[in-house]
Order: sequence, then structure tokens, then C-alpha cells
Amino acid sequence: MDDIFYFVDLPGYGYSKMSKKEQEQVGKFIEHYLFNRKEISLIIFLVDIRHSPTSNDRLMYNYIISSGIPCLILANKADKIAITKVDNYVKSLQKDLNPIGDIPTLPFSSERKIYKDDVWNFIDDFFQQL
Ligand SMILES: Nc1nc2c(ncn2[C@@H]2O[C@H](COP(=O)(O)OP(=O)(O)OP(=O)(O)O)[C@@H](O)[C@H]2O)c(=O)[nH]1
Ligand SMILES: [Mg+2]
Repeated sequence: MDDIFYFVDLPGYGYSKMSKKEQEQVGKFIEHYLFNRKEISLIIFLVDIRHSPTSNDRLMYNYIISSGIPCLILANKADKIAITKVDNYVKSLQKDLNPIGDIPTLPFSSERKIYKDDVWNFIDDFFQQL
């Protein structure tokens, strides 16, 4: 049992077609979940590598920070930009969202599974250190 962990995919925001009221309810649910679920070891926060963080990204980021739960930021959709530019995009995303630079930020592509090994290595190391 000791080695078992689960990924829980929380509902998104932003481009999902939700009314203001639904967005509020989802926001409350996420906040409640993050602050009350003691089993959460690590939050993996996926944002779009191509854009500077939206107001919703920042809102979510602030929830995450105030929850005190360790976080890994994934700069997703890295397949959309030239491989030579990925590092710079990741750096500027981190600078924008987490200027102190204490939250690890890695590139990723959930569609193409590139950078998957680095992310698994991070997760392995993270659980080793627990
Ligand atoms: N090119 C590319 N497209 C992606 C990637 N990840 C997600 N997408 C696309 O982005 C859209 C949204 O993906 P979802 O996985 O539904 O995003 P989500 O944040 O879970 O959305 P909600 O939970 O509905 O808010 C889909 O059209 C995906 O195909 C990626 O790594 N690369
Ligand atoms: Mg989703």
C-alpha cells in the first residue's frame, strides 16, 4: 500500500464553457478541496507555456501558495513552440508567476508526452524525499 498514489484531475477554468455562477462554485470546490484534503502530497499545476499567466492562473496560483502544499508547475503544450525556445518560455513563465523562483517549473506536453521523463523523475525524487 505504501507506494500507492493517485492523480486527481481537478476541474479547470478559463476556456471551459461555464457561467459566472458555475465558475464561482467550481472555485469554491477547488478551494475547499485544497484546504481540507490532508492526503494531497503535491499539486501539479498545468498552465499554457505560450501565454503569460491569465488572471485565473494567478488566482489558482494564489490558492495553491496559501494552501502550503508543495507544487510543481508544468508549462504545458510545449509541443506548440520550437524546441530551442522552450527553456526561455519556461523561465519567463516562472518569472511571471513565481518571481521568487521557489516553485519548480518544467516544460511538458500532455498531448505529445515530451519531457515526460523529467516530470516522472521529479515526481520520483519528490516521493523519495517524503
Ligand atoms: N497541442 C497541445 N494541445 C493540448 C495539450 N494539452 C491539452 N491540449 C488541448 O487543449 C484543449 C483542452 O485540454 P484539456 O485537457 O481538456 O484541458 P483542461 O484544462 O483539463 O480543461 P478543463 O478541465 O475543461 O478546464 C484540448 O483541445 C486539448 O487537446 C498539449 O500538451 N499540447
Ligand atoms: Mg480538465
